Amino acid sequence: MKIGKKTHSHVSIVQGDITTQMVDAIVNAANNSLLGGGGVDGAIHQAAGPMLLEECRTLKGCETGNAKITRGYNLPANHVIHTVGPVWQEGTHDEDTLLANCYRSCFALARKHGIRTIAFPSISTGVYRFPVKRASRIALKEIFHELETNIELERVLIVCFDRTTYETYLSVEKELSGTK
Ligand code: AR6
Repeated sequence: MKIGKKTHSHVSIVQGDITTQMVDAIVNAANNSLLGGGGVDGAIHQAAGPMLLEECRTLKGCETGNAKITRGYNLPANHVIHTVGPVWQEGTHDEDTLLANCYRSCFALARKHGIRTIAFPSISTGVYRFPVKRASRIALKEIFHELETNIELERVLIVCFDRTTYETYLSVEKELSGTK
């Protein structure tokens, strides 16, 4: 895939906690209920405060691969985009497509709400066990594609919590950049 220079400079891979990021929207790796959970979902609800759960209750859940948006409440980010990644089932249940759909659904909402800066966690690679390298290829391809087509989008952050995930995303970014 071709990655332009301009596109490349708009993606930052960082190691850290997504809840502290100063961006227009952070993405939550949620479950179908949208009523909270562990991992990044738990951290986001904890940092945003109980009003987030109140708003989530009105959303009536979310299908895998889709996304829904709420306010950010006590978070520095104005919005939270909740998406539901696939549970890894050895690649037999269209997991790749469903994961790509998560990124596409988040970007569709970002465009609709005039969001210019957005931070993603590594969707599905925690409790849902999606292999990190495979997931990072999908994530980066979708992000690069969006940056090429959405001129409003200024910056995309990928916030990796642990060192291994961070290093995997960096190496895959390098690999994809080498193909331009
Ligand atoms: N900031 C950034 N990344 C984080 C943070 C944080 N504060 N905390 C964890 N991660 P997971 P999933 C990383 O399990 O696999 C929830 O219970 C984590 O290290 O949060 O999509 C939901 O309710 C990993 O790299 O999400 C669902 O039931 C990545 O975020 C289920 O887990 C994703 O791990 C979703 O599973």
